[in-house]
Amino acid sequence: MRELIADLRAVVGPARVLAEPDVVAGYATDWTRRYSGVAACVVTPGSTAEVADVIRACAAHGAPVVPQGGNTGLVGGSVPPAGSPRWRSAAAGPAGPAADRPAPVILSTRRLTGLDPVDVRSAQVTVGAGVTIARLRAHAAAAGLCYGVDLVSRDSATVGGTIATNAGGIRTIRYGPTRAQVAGVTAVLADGSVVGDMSGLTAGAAGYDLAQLLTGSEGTLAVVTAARLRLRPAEAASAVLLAGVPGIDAAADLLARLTAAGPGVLAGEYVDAGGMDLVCRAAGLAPPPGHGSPGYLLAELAAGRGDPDDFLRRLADVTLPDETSVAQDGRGMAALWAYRERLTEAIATIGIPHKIDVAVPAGELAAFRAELDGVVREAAGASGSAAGAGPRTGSGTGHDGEPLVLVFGHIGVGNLHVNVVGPDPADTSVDAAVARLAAAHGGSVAAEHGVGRAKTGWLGWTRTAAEIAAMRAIKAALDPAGLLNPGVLLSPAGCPPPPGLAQSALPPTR
Ligand code: 2HG
Ligand code: ZN
Repeated sequence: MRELIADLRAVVGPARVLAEPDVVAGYATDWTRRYSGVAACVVTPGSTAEVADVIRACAAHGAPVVPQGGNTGLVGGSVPPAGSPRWRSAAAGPAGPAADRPAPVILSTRRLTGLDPVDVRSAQVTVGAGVTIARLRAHAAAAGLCYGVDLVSRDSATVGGTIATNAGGIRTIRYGPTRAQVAGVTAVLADGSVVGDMSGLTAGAAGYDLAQLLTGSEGTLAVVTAARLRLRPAEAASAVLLAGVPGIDAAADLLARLTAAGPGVLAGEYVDAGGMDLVCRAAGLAPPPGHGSPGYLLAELAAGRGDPDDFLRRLADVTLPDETSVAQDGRGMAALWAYRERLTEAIATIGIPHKIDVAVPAGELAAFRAELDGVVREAAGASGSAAGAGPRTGSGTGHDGEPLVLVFGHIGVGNLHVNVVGPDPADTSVDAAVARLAAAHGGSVAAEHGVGRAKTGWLGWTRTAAEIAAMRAIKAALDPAGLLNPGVLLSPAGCPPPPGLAQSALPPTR
């Protein structure tokens, strides 16, 4: 390990290789504190060429590379695994021999902060992977344009990290996920070669689209160092409304009616009663009008071009629940957004949550929600992780001794964040049961946060065997030694269902 660190210092300079245990531990632990691992060091290259040299040095020592942006992914995809597992190369396959390897190196992209001037004519911009989403959005706004991805973690989440996970966030309903914004990337492959096309040619069609392949590949195929991103015309918000609704289905219905009224919905977010109670208490927010409703829809409405009140006039045709709050000034809109945006931090104040980020088809939201509490209770009970496992301070579901289940998220695209507090954070039974329930309703076990380390064993509930075989073949072709983020997205040998959750007890998938 000493030689590896010395070689890395020779490449990027001594100050750019962090090996003090406390510092490394900070990078090796994710935002939730649920996932943490062991790393040899953290290296912070400042250019694509340095990233290539770092990867070559790691390859020479057989040290796995864990790429990391803002480390806000929530599924363990940007931190090393716990302990020092033995690694199998992708070429050796799941049954191949395992070999001891040095502990992984965390490759932080946070110093790749180049930001070119906005190319207004093509409505594109070239940015470094380490640029935060907040900085990129401000840069685009200064040129009269908008970057279509926005997230609650905008001040930490980076361009590279959001490309790695194909992050969605609050504007997916309007502009699509990160994939829809990516016109090109520069990336370093496992052998240190640099690939990418930053021309931004929308009309180009000369072979495989590597940028799209790398988007959502979670650092397993290459390290993205820069991106060419599409920008959109800036759209002002004319209003934010927060409506108490009888449940998730009613929220989806109301959102559909708002969308139909046009000219557009910029965001459509759901928070259930338990989440609303918790955020009010933990963040010290006044309960909103309609407090006590089973759920809430927050919608941000676009101002029509030329006539900011156009949408509000059309809104008169949409029947809104009594006591809907509508804000039209910046301060009022931010106050309503706080009920949604401060929820993740509010949850973190009551324990280490199980975060299960899933996608569910619009027509299945109500059935999914109706079955969810029972599925969580059963899984927690079967694994013995429910009792006495932590605070249950929300009022959403259950009673003393039962897990607290909170549901919120980007309802306009069926992306729900199920958070469960109570069960032992080390136990994955509840996570598996919720993911399986989403799959049983025709949804996806992983949505905008990606598969990470948390969900590799469940990929087969959402993707076919042929698809997984194709993914493994791509991985083996581009990274035959299994150097890049091993154990993320694709498990080396597949994971058995967690203890306490027998396959037969799982709801069937379609
Ligand atoms: C959000 O939409 C983030 O706020 C975090 O994706 C979700 O805390 C979560 O589970
Ligand atoms: Zn989200």
